[in-house]
Amino acid sequence: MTEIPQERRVVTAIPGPKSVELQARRLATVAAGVGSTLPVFTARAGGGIIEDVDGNRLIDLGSGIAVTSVGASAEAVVRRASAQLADFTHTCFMVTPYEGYVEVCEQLAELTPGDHAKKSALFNSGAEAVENAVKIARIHTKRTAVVVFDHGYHGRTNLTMALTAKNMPYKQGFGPFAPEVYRVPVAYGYRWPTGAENAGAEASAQAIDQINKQIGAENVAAIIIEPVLGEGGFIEPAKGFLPAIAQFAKDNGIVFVADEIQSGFCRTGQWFACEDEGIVPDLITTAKGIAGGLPLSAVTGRAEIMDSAHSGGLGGTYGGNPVACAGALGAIETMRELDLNGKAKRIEEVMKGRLAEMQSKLGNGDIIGDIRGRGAMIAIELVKSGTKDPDPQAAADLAKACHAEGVLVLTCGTYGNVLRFLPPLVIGEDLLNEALDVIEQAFGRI
Ligand code: PLZ
Repeated sequence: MTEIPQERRVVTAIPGPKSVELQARRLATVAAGVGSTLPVFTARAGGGIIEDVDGNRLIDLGSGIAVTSVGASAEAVVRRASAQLADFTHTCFMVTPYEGYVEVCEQLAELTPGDHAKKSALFNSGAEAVENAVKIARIHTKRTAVVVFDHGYHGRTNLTMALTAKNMPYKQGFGPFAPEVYRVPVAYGYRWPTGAENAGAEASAQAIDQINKQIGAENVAAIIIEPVLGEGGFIEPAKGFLPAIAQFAKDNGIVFVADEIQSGFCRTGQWFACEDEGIVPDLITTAKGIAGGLPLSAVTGRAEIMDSAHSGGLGGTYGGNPVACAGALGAIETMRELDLNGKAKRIEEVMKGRLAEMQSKLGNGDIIGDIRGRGAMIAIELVKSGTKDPDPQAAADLAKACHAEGVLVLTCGTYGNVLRFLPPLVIGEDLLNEALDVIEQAFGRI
């Protein structure tokens, strides 16, 4: 494993000449529908740094969209995955099984909320996990309807496009979508008409009323929610919302599914974000951070629900690939050993402190309408000065200014006006502060 110096270094324009050359080749041969936030081609990455082909070192505040929480070349991930690669790359768990898959399921049973009997099934991508959670909930309840929320994101496959709220770019032109999917309000505190303090109670009452009146609770197989909404804008449902929805699900025999694909595995300073309000989901979907960058996802939940599907009903050629499972065991080992929950909480403290300072001190600081998120899942919502009108241009301009100075940040949000920060949890505090300096300076450039 190569050690990458943990320092920002900008030696060319961003992107540099080699990246520009590669981008031209890419545009000639990679489908236009697959975009990139920043067309800087990666040479290597680790800790809090991405080094590009021109020798620039960028501070990584994206973690490949909340994936490389342990870093992009974590020692335990590389060691375990390399050893597995040398032993065998694949047999297909559905043909001849292997221990790594079982070990990952054991870890998931231990780490996910609740002390009931649990089982898991492993897949490749987040969307695939969500699709399978729906399959399992439907066969278990013998019902068909699925309830999701405003601003929710669950993937890009046909069913998960239907579950995802935002049209552009995820759904536009790609329909028709899967049926029996219903969307209800979520407690978005910052934008709740009667104020954040009322959002939890009012939004849950509205959501429950809509489910009862428009769908019929007895027809609902699953309610799926991200405990912190990711692509939708790092929205933490206002206090009381999640417990009310979880209770409603319980009272009505509905499978409550926490989609922790983005918020899980130490990202929010807990193993899973739903722990903050003591929620024990029936099923939980995980991916992203689970395997240190290797493609792996899971559905974990109550054994009696997970066992509802007949043998052969769940699976896929690559699901729970042995190399990905080895990577997951390495990532989980790293999370435990380095106390990455503690690190995520410290990142929150540093980032929220600095961002609040920017909000109050900078000349244009009032365009930061809201600072939110938990752990190392932090965002600022940008608005036009003196209003709550979304300002997607400010988010895009700030991101661009940060990129030019060698700090990789991402945007998100239904209105495209949220700048989000997802540093690897292993990032050094000096590097994090340097990234915050660059963000602060970026406000002076827009
Ligand atoms: N559920 C909560 O955050 C993936 C998507 C980026 P896949 N989020 C990043 C993009 O533009 O495609 C995500 C998520 C939540 C499901 C998914 C889907 O996970 O591994 O991308 O399929």
